[in-house]
Amino acid sequence: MKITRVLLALALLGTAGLAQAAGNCTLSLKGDDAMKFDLKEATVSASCATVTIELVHTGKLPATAMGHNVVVTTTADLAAVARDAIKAGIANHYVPKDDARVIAATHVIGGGEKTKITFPGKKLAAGGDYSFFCSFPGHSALMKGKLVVTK
Ligand SMILES: [Cu+2]
Repeated sequence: MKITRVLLALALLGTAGLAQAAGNCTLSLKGDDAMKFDLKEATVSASCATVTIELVHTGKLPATAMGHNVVVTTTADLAAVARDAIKAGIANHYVPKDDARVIAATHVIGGGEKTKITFPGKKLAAGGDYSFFCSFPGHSALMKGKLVVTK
């Protein structure tokens, strides 16, 4: 009886493993005090029920001086959203409110902090031209990368 249960558990784990292998469902980034992300490009799958964005700030400076977030938009919308983000201000985590161009956005964090959000993979289209960036004023010129979206 016990063995059956273990086998069943293993079978379930195996299935979960296969589902994960269908595509990457996590965008994991590190930001630092040098105003840089650790990645210039990342890949997620549009078929993920939920895509997770994880951000770790590996620096020491506070959010007021060197805050970082992760915003996902189409590459075409990046510059305009980054501009409007400055007007939105820190109270809104430098993200324009109720803005359809913003596909996903984390909170702004400071050194030593981390944050995480999820959004439905279906908000992305496979093969689309997407970017991730930090919308803290002045950061998007350096802190940006290409988000490749697979099926
Ligand atoms: Cu930043």
